[in-house]
Amino acid sequence: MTVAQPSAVEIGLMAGRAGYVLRANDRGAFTVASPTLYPHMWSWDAGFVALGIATVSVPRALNELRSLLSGQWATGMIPHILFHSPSDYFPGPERWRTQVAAARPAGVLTSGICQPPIHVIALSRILHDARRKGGADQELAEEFVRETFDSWLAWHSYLATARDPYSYGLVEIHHGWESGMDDSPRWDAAYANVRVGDMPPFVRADLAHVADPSQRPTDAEYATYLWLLEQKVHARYDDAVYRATGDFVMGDVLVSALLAAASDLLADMGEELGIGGGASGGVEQSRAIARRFRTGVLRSVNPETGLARDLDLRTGTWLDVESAAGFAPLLCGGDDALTRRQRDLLLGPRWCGHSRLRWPVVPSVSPASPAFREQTYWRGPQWPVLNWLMAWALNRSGEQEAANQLRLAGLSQLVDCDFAEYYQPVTGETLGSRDQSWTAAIALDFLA
Ligand code: 9YW
Repeated sequence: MTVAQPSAVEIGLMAGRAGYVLRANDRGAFTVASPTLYPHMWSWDAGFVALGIATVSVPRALNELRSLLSGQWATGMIPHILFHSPSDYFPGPERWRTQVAAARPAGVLTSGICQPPIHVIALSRILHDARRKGGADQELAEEFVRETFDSWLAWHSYLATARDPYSYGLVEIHHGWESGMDDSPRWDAAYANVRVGDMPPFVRADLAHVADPSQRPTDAEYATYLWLLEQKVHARYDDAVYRATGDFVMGDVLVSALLAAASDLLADMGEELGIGGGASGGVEQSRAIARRFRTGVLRSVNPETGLARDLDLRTGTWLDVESAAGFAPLLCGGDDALTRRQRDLLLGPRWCGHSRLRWPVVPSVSPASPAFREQTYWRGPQWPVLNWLMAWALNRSGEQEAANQLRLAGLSQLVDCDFAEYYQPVTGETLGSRDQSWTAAIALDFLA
């Protein structure tokens, strides 16, 4: 499909407006994920936000990551939300009740679960940018990597141990929110077996921000999400206790692939800067994590579909769902023939090249799948950050032409400068929040 490219004027406007959105969402030490719907710091959003801000200010981008690390738990976990200031967002700190957990950080309220480990991927990109700029930016970025290397290693080690105790090579998640793709059909089969028990009553806050509730998870889904949260509280956020008592324990391929890619990049940075050396040092540990999870991801691929699969660790069942997470192997690499096969699949008629799509960018679920819902959250709509991730992965695998195709189509989709949370893939309409920080951030990165 040929797509009209944005003109030079449109590109200039987009860069200006994206920078404006990030400045407007800046609360000093951190950036809110969106102005009203998500008035806090979300973990994987912060990674994307940092790499976007770095195109304008390296020091401010590093501060974003520093601020995120202020919420790191003693276990190494980086929590999925940092509640830097009060708001009516639900579920807030009163619902998460992390005071039951010994490992929670002092001085900042957080949620008690995590999100995909995108941060070191962002950091390595920021370092690369800073080196290109040289001078003070380069010094600051290198110093930041030295200062925080052990914290990132602790984060990755947490995922590799507490969340993969039997060394399957797949990171275990305890809640669909940990995948970043809340209501994705990836989790339907597992959620169908969850029986919601007694828990405090609740009122959702998200529906007040959208015109049409069909763009969001249903009330029944939401009750299940809160029940799992309740189970985490009952387990006092102890991963081993939750594993034995909780209802949702899934090996997540996308999180695993990101962990593998991020661990290799952490090792690269350690080597370049002479940190984490020695046989038992952080570089070697990171390489070992990368190898284990890359193997786990590649082992999950269904040879017939060519897509990676999540694993229900409660039942031992592989889950064949045509979601964008199936392209996890593109992110971690390791099998060149599979990379080429996935490139063709991703750009082909079941995915970005599907005839019904308004823009040929990555949909969250294949439009050819029976699970596809064109306007429901992670069940089909296009999330610009997913498109960015796939473009990044293709670029890294030497597939520059394919990467550029996604980049240009992604920019065309954003030309209206709404920087929406997600997009209706058939009509191209904007959905969810406007002025979403990570959408503005990836636009800046695509334009840099
Ligand atoms: C919520 C902030 C978050 C993202 C998630 C996305 C959505 C809703 O928004 O979650 O209330 O946490 O699913 O990936 O980090 O942008």
